[in-house]
Amino acid sequence: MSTIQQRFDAIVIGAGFAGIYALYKLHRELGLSVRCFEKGGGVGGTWFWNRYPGARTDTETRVYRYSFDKEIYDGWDWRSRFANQPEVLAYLRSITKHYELDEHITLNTFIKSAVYDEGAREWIVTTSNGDVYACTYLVSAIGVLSKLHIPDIPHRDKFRGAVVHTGTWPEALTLDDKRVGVIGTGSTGVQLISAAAKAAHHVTVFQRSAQYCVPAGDDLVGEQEIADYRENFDKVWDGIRDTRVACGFPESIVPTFSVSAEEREKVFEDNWKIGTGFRFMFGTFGDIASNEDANKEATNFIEKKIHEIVTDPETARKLIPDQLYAKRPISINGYYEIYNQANVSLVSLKETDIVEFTEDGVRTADGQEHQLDVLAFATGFETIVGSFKDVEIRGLDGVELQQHWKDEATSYMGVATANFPNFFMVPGPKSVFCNIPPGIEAQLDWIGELIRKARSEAATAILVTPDAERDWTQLCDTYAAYTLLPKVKSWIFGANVPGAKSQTLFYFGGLNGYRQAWSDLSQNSFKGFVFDSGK
Ligand code: NA7
Repeated sequence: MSTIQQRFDAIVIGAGFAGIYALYKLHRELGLSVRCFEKGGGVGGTWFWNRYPGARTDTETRVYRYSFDKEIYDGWDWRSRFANQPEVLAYLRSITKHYELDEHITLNTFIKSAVYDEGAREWIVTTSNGDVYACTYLVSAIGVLSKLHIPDIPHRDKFRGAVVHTGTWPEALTLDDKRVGVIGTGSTGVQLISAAAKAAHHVTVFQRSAQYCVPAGDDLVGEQEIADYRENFDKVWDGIRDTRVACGFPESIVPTFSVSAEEREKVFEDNWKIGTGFRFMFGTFGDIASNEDANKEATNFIEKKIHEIVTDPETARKLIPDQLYAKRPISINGYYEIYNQANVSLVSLKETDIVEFTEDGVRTADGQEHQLDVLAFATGFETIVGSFKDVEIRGLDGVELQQHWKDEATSYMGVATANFPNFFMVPGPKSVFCNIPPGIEAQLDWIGELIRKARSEAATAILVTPDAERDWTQLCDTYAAYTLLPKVKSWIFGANVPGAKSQTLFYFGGLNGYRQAWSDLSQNSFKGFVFDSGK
């Protein structure tokens, strides 16, 4: 074994939203020695890599942030209701700077492996350039959506233009006056398509499945809204933590069919105007994501909008999804309108798939060549489990994490897994499905408590019992089955990539339910976790 260069109490892998808060929590609050390794050339994670034109959050800026840092919040100019990629990145950079975290982050360093040494009760962590470190606690913050999914299209080397994936967008690549092809119409694709429609000479949208796209709403936040929010900061965040998807709007518990058809139409119309897909799904009625008939009411409304907006009936037909409204809801302003522009055309891949690259573009099965300067894959990611594929993580008895997950990606509380002592994933599989930053904060706050307890009891290893992991897995499956979400193929169930099986990757009991589950555990000596002193 190579020489260990340095020992830390904790190593954090990744410096995105989760890694930065892990570093803050473990170093600033718990006083541990911590080193964070980040493969990118800067902090930001998702927001470092996803620099494609149009990239922005579709959760309101005021809640797409940490709640712990009121200091920066007070001085922050957040007039954009939906922060764009440079704004989110600037925010995260300001956090690492303000809280003096940068000196604990090593950039441009990929962690190749982490192997648990049972004798020494420490993790041996090796970087891609062969440096070796040891730590007691290992925190993986490598991202939910960081492993790119790139479909294999024949003869790629023939194409003379640029081929990119939105998840590694080259900083210098602009779309001005270019002929741009976009494959994929998820949240990313629609943002890129909208930006490209403004700048490019021509945009060809290659759509496999049409999705339901709801306007995002006003772009700017008013002065009064900012003032109110600042004044009620703590109260607002308490409220957000007590909701399911934690996106900062009131969630409805009203059943769709408990109101008249006219009232229903008004609720949909009002929410269409206010905006965001999450609000449309969870703020209109309480059963859109769980009752097929209710879901159909919502989709009928969106279909009607598509017909009203899109002037060419054939294009409108292609844009209407043939599935339930049960993927991750999309928010985007003016999306259907761009299909009325002369510089945008739509190809339905269900009707004619791409068969190959040519020198000048791609050819579809109908024989047509689509001439392109840039082909952008907005084809998504291999959710959670995929993120771990490039890192070898070995726990007790040398068992590798992917092996542990060969039947199903399991965890206890979405953060830990049996046979991997002192290893925490933020988030891991079966983690809470909600707005990312408050979800991450909940997880790390409780991980911090687990570590505090271990240290106070001189326990050298925090383990998870297989029973606890099995029970959590079953609970997550039960919650998922209450929803319509498993009924369509999407990244939420990891079913978006060829050959991958659909499995429950999230806890759908809401952030409120998730926090309650942790709180209950803490009242019960963290049942399911074992604090082992090795004696
Ligand atoms: P998504 O939501 O997984 O969307 C990927 C899109 O790419 C979707 O339209 C897919 O169609 C399409 N896709 C995937 N593979 C192919 C192939 N082989 N051919 C054609 N089209 C394909 O990823 P996003 O990046 O948009 O969003 C991920 C999350 O990131 C997002 O929800 C935010 O939370 C941030 P399909 O629907 O599978 O038929």
